[in-house]
Amino acid sequence: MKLVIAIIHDEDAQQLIGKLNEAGFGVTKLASTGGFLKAGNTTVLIGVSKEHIEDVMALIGETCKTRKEVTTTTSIISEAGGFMTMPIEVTVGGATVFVVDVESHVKF
Ligand code: 2BA
Repeated sequence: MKLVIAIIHDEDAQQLIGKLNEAGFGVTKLASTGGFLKAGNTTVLIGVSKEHIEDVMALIGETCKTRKEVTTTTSIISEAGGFMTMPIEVTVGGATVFVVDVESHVKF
């Protein structure tokens, strides 16, 4: 068994979870925060047998879209000697996905 940990955009979460549930996969949704943008995102946990990993990956790939987000740099010293921040644009991935081996899976 594998555990898929997918960090996705909040706006894609409902649709992805709906598709996963329809396909019969169990999902846990966690509210998370990106360390860089310090903005909310969604982490989904999906426990799945090895044979179904590709199905889960396909659903994530087709549902989660990349987006441009604007953030500001941490304070830098300006030429005048004061502190200033600069806007920067980053591309947030459709999904950041980790797949880990599950040693055991027990339900009581
Ligand atoms: P954030 O940490 O808020 O990062 C959002 C986006 O900002 C990233 O998109 C990337 O394009 C950019 N970014 C992140 N760190 C950066 C840095 N030090 N310098 C310049 N740009 C930077 P993604 O890579 O698609 O990541 C989306 C979200 O997935 C991240 O939100 C974070 O919550 C999670 N994530 C990404 N890589 C991860 C990792 N190796 N481990 C754990 N979580 C990760």
